[in-house]
Amino acid sequence: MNDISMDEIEFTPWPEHLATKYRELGLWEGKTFYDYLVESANQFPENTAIICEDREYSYQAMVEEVGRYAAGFSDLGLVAGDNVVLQMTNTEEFFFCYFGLIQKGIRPVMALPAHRKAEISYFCQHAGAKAYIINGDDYSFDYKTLAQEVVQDAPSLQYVLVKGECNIADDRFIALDQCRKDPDYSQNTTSDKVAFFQLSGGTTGVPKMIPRTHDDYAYSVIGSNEICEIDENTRFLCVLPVAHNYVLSSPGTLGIFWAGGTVIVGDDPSPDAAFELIEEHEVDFVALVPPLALLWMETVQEDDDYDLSSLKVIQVGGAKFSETAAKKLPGLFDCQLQQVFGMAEGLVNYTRLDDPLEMITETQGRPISAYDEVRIVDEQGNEVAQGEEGFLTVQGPYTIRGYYKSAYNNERSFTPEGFYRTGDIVRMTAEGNLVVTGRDKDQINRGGEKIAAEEIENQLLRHPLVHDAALIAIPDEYMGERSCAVIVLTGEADIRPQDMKTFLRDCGLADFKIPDHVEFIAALPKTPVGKIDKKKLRTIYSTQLATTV
Ligand code: AMP
Ligand code: DBH
Repeated sequence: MNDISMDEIEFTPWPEHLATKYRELGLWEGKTFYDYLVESANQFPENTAIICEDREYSYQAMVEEVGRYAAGFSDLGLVAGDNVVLQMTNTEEFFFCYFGLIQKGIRPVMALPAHRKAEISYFCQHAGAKAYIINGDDYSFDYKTLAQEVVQDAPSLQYVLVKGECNIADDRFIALDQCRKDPDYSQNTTSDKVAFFQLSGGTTGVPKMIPRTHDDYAYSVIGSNEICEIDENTRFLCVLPVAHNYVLSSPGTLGIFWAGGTVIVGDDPSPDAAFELIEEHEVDFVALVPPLALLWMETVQEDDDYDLSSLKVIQVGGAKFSETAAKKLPGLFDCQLQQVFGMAEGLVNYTRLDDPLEMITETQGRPISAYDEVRIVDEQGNEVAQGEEGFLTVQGPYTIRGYYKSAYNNERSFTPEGFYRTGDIVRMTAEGNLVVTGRDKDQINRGGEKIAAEEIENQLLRHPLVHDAALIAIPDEYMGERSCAVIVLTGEADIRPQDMKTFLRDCGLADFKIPDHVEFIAALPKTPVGKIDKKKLRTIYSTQLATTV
């Protein structure tokens, strides 16, 4: 097939027989995100939907706010099918913009607060984004300056919408507040359309955009709600970055909104700040990544100043949680642990709340749906025997069939049958639970934040003094892994590790992608076929760097 036309494909549909099956079974309910939100508002108009600092919004108020932004976006001339890069920190406006855009068929691209010029410019260019939404009020980073750099690289951008004061002498910059108009309650989309784009943690030179339809995503959220026993009384603490797939959908904030419960939004996940919110708002459900869970565990052992007795479930996911820590957590918080092993491309696994304790502590759970077709295969693509380790591939009612405009990657990331190759190495227990034992993708999972080695290596190779480079993972007690760049310099170059980190920062990369270590080597070891031998590098540097945190 012609590569250029393939590269234009925004969304790869499910094969017709599967789509029909998912509809007939009622997995795809034919409802939009807005429909689910409005249903909650009709059923629980007075329930509190969002608490953020000292501000609270009932469901009725939330739908009105969403309608105001929807009207404002339409007034700007944004229409169904347009793409908008949404980079918002943990505030209520994230949700108003997210739902307001989606209500009108405008598709948000879910940038993370940590993304910088390299990533944001790429998203804007690749998506042909018409607008870029930022938090101009954020105390920890100056997004307005970032946006001024991004507009120079992204000619498609007509607007930068700024939460807070917008004192920038550029007509494209508009205060987000000015986008609040008389509410518009009509929607301009249908459930089979792409609702928004998630981002892949990445294995390639640039992050990939993941198109998610209303039907498929909603199914994963509603299924998660059942498994996690979410209802209108659930009080969910959201302290991970709001845009991340895990905290958005597993069951995440969307799950809570669609059940009529309350989302407490915080921008500081540190134990002191989060414990205060748990006590004040009687939080019962929270989603954490392993390094945070470890930090919370340490703090709760030292300090019993806070009343955390409202907590019923602590979820831990995004990266492997050690069995030792998993065994300790429930006792320390007097609550349930739920392990979550998911991916923005689709498949999500949960340990169930009534599973035996060993299952909860020793496995990463099982898929949401009986219709998730998990195949664990060997190098040749043949299914391994029950209990054996292999590569995890999957197709199902909420796992994508292709990335947005990315023919090259689609060929690699999906089997000829259309199964997604997750890049995870797993084995399945006799009871059908998955245990993540390793990874086949060239990625570093830094406590849930994923780094594609290739992306960093490409940037390093742009440095005039770098001859060759490899990014590898070093085991870390807290993060699970940290990153180490191993660099071969040209000639007699004299350069310090710190200079390489500064160089990468100046390339506009997100902070979490800057290597924790930079090491220089005379030549990179090669495998017999001439590839960089990362296994050998990992062995060398894991020992060498074991003690330097
Ligand atoms: P992404 O595709 O960027 O959404 O990242 C998803 C990846 O995160 C998965 O394919 C796994 O490699 C990793 N991951 C997520 N949750 C877990 C977990 N509980 N245990 C181990 N790895 C995980
Ligand atoms: O790591 C992830 O991407 C992830 C983890 C848990 C995810 O996307 C999810 C649950 O939905």
